[in-house]
Amino acid sequence: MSYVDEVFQMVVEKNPAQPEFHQAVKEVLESLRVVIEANEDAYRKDALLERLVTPERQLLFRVPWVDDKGQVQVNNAFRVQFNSAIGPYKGGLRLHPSVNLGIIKFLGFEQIFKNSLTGLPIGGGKGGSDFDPKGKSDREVMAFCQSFMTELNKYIGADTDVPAGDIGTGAREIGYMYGQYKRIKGVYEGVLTGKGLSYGGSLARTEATGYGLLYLTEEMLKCNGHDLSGKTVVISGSGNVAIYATQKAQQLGAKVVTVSDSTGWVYDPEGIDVALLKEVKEVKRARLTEYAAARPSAEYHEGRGVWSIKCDVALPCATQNELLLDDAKALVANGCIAVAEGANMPTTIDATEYLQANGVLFAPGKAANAGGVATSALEMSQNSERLSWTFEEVDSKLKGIMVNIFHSMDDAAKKYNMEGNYVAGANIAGFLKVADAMTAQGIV
Ligand code: NDP
Ligand code: 2IT
Repeated sequence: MSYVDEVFQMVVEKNPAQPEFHQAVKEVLESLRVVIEANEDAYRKDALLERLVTPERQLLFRVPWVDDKGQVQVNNAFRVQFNSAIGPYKGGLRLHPSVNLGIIKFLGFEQIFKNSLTGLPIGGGKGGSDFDPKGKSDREVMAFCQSFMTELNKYIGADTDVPAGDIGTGAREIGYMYGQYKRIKGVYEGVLTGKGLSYGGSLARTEATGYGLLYLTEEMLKCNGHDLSGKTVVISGSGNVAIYATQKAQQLGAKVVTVSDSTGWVYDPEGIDVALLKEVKEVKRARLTEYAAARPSAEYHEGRGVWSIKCDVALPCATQNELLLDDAKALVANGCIAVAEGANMPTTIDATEYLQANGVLFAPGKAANAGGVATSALEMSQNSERLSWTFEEVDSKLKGIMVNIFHSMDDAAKKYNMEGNYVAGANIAGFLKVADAMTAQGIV
């Protein structure tokens, strides 16, 4: 059996009931096959792949907190410190009822290669909890965040592990967590990113993932003879990534006609009104029905359906496995030319393969959504030098990083005779730097 197949089989056996983790590992290992086979003896002797797929450390802990009725609640929490070969662990904290160890491991594994692709010195990690901030009062969210940080603070630090936001963790949650860290540790350091601007946050971090997604998409289209301007775009999700992806797409001359949330979706043929969307989602924390109620041109539909709308470009920005094979078929049938993942692993493997086989340009999340973590690393730099850069400075660095990421994955795909296969290109380019650092640092 080949080394790649052996390691994948080991992952499935040793990590039962973690399908998302298996899926993420399979996608990466499959596209590394050509690189691994060329160096098989050396990698096998060093157990390089076994070490790559095994987290350096996994922390599991309980989070007790008191709700508004005086009842004690208990949540499960996780921090997976996956790989520190190229820098301190870096990656977000997801707060969503679906969170379990397998989901955090898939996200942490993806983060290793994503962070490598940014070209910045950050290792891979991820964390979170099955706590659901939705429908909770601010006091309940604070109680959870303080209890969560009372345990997590032991394992993180500005030079060791720097968490950030993800689904369910936005500015409010980061603020409460930062306050508790500072109170316990008594140090004012850049231990979290995505902080508020009044206490060490970076300008443009809020916008970074969505803006970065569009910078990469624009470069991918340009290098393949297309122009984003004038294109119709469908977007899923209506959270941090989706909102700023919509805003930047519009600034670049495209028309965004859909957004969605976990209960339904909106089709707005006149183009999404970003100011209204922000009011509904960021301020009121309400459902998309409120968007539709305030906007005569918009239709609201229950369930899922954004991929059924005719478009040129599709940007999944909600969650994993939200773009399935039938959705890919609908996109191809409707003439879609490009898909770029704002979310982590939103496209299933069979859907990805179908899109690629039908000539759709496909940018994987670990490249396309890397602008968020890249700007987090810029926030770390600003915290270290105790300075704040202007919005324009951060935004122009972000743009440069996204254009570089596109060319890194494009070049790697060409070098290994898979021109246009950006999944393979991103995995290979991300892997080579980490593998080199792991080899240089010996058996650790
Ligand atoms: P938010 O919590 O701000 O928004 C998430 C959006 O996705 C909401 O509209 C939410 O709907 C929807 N959603 C979440 N879970 C589901 C589900 N199971 N089914 C259907 N819809 C769902 O998160 P972000 O925008 O920050 O994150 C979105 C994606 O982008 C995630 O995959 C995340 O890992 C990834 N990402 C985020 C980065 C960041 O900087 N924030 C960086 C890189 C990637 P509802 O409001 O109804 O829950
Ligand atoms: O998936 C991701 O890259 C994030 N949620 C952002 C991580 C970060 O450290 O900014």
